[in-house]
Parts: sequence; structure tokens; C-alpha cells
Amino acid sequence: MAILDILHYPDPRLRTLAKPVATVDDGIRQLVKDMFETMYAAPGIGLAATQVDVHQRVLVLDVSEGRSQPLCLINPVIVAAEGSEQMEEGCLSVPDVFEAVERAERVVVHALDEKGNAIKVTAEGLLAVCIQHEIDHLDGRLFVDRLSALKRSRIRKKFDKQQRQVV
Ligand code: GNR
Ligand code: NI
Repeated sequence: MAILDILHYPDPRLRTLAKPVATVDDGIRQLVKDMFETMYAAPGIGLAATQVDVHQRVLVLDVSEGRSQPLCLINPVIVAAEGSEQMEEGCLSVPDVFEAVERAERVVVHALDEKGNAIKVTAEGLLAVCIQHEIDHLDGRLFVDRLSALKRSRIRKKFDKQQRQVV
């Protein structure tokens, strides 16, 4: 087990398009274990492989209060989406920024689990939001991309300034 380093905005590696997993093997299962450990330690309710600089279509989630309902989705595809809803989002790769984002209210997702079995997940509320947020990461997209140009440029300036102070 290992806690992995999480990339931070505006790191260009967060813009990588992740490739589908060809075979769910022990290497992928180890990645999934490490991603769960990293997500729970952060703490976060979701984590996409992109955020730990692995560019394969793997994500983990646990939106339960007791942190007791781990869900792993490999090669997830949204096959149905309906309604729209605004929810305040944050991201482990964009620390200390919380903004309302509009997304589909309900989604149906096809994926593989960590055993390689095909699964279908029907989600609404926070789980639906989180699945869409994580799939965005696999496509190289961040929640700040879904904000107004004005909000995005303010956030960008804040992080550029922080980075200058570190260097
Ligand atoms: O921990 C997280 N919380 C969260 C809250 C609202 C909407 C989405 C999220 S996902 C985030 C963890 C993360 O960055 N996953 O990519
Ligand atoms: Ni995120």
C-alpha cells in the first residue's frame, strides 16, 4: 500500500487524456488499492488516476458518511444522463477552491470493477456529481473549466501567484 502524490493545478499533466485499461490485472488492482488509500488519507470522496499521474481510465469513490462504501470504476462510460443540478464542488488538485458547478442530476454508468466484471451504476445526488467530476479528470478536464471565464481567470491568477512564491 502507498499514499500517492496528487498533482496540483495548473500542472499540465492534469490535461492528459487517459487511455482505456486493456486488462484488469494485478498491476491495476495495486493501483486501485493505492488510490483508495490516497483518497481516504486526503481526505476526499473521489480520486481519478490522472490526479496521481497515471493516465489510465480508473477512478475510485466513496461518498458515504461512514467512509464504508468504496466504489471502483474502470473504463467508465456514461450511457444515460438526465436533469441538471448545481452543487458546490471542490477538488484535491485545486486546493481551497469551492464553486457551484452545473451537471446532470442522474447518470447511468457502465464500467468494470476491480475484478474485471462489467457493472452498471445508477447514481443521483453527490454520487452522480462525483462520478462526472472524476470522468472529467480522465478526459483532462477540471471543474474550474466549467466556471465562468472571470472566475477561472481569478483562480488561475491565485495559483500562479502561489507558484511564484514557492519558486
Ligand atoms: O473530495 C472531493 N469532494 C468533492 C466535492 C464536491 C464535488 C466533487 C468532489 S470530488 C473531490 C475529490 C477530487 O478532487 N476528486 O477528483
Ligand atoms: Ni477532482
